Amino acid sequence: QYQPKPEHKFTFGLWTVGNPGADPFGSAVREAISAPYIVEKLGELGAWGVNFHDNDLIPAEATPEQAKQIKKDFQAALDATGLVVPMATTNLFKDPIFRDGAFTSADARVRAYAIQKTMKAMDLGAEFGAKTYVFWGGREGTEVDAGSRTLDAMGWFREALNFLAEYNISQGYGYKFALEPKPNEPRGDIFLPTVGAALGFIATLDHPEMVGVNPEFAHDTMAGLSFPHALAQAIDAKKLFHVDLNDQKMGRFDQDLRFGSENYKSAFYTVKLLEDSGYQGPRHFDAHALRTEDYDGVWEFAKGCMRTYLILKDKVEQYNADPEIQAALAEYYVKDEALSGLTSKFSPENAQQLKDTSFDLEGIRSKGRGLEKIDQLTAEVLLGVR
Ligand code: GLT
Ligand code: MN
Ligand code: MN
Repeated sequence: QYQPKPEHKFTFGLWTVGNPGADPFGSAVREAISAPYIVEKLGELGAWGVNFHDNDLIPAEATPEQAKQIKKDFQAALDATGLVVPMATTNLFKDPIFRDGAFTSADARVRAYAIQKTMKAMDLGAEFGAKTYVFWGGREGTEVDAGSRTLDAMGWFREALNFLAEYNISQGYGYKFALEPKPNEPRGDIFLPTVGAALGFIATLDHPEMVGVNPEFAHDTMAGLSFPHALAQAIDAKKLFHVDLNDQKMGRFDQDLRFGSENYKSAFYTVKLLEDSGYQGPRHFDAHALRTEDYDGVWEFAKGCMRTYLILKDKVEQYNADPEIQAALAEYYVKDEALSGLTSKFSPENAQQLKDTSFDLEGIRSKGRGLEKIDQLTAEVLLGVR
């Protein structure tokens, strides 16, 4: 039980388990490990796939011959383990050239270079069969608005995504793009900070059908927002193209904690939304082991992400099948066929009938909603006493 299998579609980025544990105040605590070794270990642990930024796989300074060899070794590891590469992305944040943005830099040369780099990274991802392309605009933002580019930035961002959407079509790659919102870090304020902001922006693109979102648990949680609410909005908009699972304490720096390590209830509702909605995409863990750990800790971390997901999935099934919870929910969802018939679609007749309807306002007002009970029952499922 709780043994991860490929059918669960768990994925990790090369940058997650491969994270050497450096932070702004301290250097790396773990030796770098190779991509083929990561693939081998993830395969052993029962993961389904692995994702990468262009430079996670091919270092920026690699020669064409080196790049060729790296790709060969990586492919051999994929073949040996059966791991797939469902998603790829571009590193548009490490190089100092992107210090003031990539697609939204006020320097036209930087914007053009960012598009060039992304096209090449899309080629690389496509070579390994990736079908989702993530755009995390970590450097797209400001600390000070002194350059007054905030409005222009929206236009440049749109221009870049429109260009790359056409590139995707012209190459026949069949990528779905997934924009990953984040409120801050590494920039003081990142553009398109929330899922809702990204969804609003997508509607202004030339190919809105190609573009969805990649919400991340920690990114909403950092800002004190509800991740399950953001996730629900993405699902409702049919725009959940990918998901980044991890954990985070509210109001802290970007912690990228092991999934389900901090906010049990939000993690539960996250899994519930993913499972109940029939989301078919990868369950991607965008997190890394604590800086306190060596590689034993890293593999414990990776196992823990997947195991906790499966435990919570089990809890969701238990919750959905619990007669007492279901009875409480049936009371919570008050049904009235006649009224729902009136409000489900506007017609002048329905509007008139609704205006003429009298409600038992006192009766409705005076009755509590029963959420204390449902919440306690949920807590007891999670705490393992039901
Ligand atoms: C980086 C960031 C993540 C993004 C990755 C994709 S890189 O680690 O913190 O949230 O998903 O670019
Ligand atoms: Mn993150
Ligand atoms: Mn992420």
